[in-house]
Amino acid sequence: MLGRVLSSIRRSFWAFSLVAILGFLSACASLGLASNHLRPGHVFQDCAHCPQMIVVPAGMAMLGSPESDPMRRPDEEPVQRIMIEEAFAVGRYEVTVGELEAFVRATGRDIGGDCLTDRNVTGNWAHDAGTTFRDPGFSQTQSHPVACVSWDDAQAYADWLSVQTGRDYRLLTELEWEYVARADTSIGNLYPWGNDPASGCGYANAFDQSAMEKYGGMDTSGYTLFDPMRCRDGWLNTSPVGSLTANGFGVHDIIGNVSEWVGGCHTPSHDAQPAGESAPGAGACVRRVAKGGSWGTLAHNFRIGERLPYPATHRDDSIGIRVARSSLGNAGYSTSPIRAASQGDSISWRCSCWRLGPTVTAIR
Ligand SMILES: [Ca+2]
Ligand SMILES: [Ca+2]
Repeated sequence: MLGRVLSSIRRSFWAFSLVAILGFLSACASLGLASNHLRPGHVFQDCAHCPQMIVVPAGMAMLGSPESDPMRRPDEEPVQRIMIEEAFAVGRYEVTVGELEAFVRATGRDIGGDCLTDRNVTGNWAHDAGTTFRDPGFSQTQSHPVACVSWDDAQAYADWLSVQTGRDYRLLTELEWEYVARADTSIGNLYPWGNDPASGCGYANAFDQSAMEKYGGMDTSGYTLFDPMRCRDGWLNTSPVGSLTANGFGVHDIIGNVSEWVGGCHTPSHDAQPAGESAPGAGACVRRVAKGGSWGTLAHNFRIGERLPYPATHRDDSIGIRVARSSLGNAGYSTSPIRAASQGDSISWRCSCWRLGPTVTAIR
């Protein structure tokens, strides 16, 4: 009898020890995974159809164009230097046609026509009801960046990703976008590669000499400045994402290919707060902002500080989407969708304040 009791105690002891050891190893693995999440350059994907994300480090960000930029506009002034205090993740590539297709198939969202295109008259861009993200007026594959999507479409896509994954997907703030574009190595430069736009064709699909072969005869009399890139990137319209060299953070096509919607409102200057910073859709924003220029924009539109303001409903054959994800350190990555969302799902609004979010500190 005493032997059976002792044997039972020994089994309980070893079982308890095994559970404790497994718990300890699990905790170690979790800590390792959490730190991995914060490692700059780490690439991950929260679901099979989600965009590939890459971790960018915390660091000092600059918003706006310096006084040395002869083309800077009032809405790009004054320069602000702001510390981003936490690493975050950004789309390694622009959102692709295939990735948006998954969203449209799941939700039934109507991303229809009325896209600005020159498919009918070369060099004369006009809204066309038959032009959609599936057919933007030029050939593309599922790996090309999506175009002909509005800010509202982009926001809905980011919200859908959040519901799908249980993670905090959103558009980049304008500050984050400029920080990623500069990649912590070019503060003060007009372009990520320096101050000469002609050096950028290895990094950016632009309105270059390839485009001039098609558009060389277009009427440019309405342009204040017509300055195509004086180099050749090899692409007339959009290029498959990742076709050109990544920047210092490992991010492709942040300049060029398609411009990218960012969160927040367009403002008269970087000192102007949008009224009340109320939620998108509440009427606070007259215009949103697209950043980075595209296959169809000129060299001066590739300046990091450049802001391209449009209404939230505007669709354009040169504007697409890039997403960001916060809260990397407090949860693991999901490997399968949590549930499918449908259009009309109630999704609480998360702050995409134009300047100060929970992870940044202003330094004036
Ligand atoms: Ca090009
Ligand atoms: Ca881009």
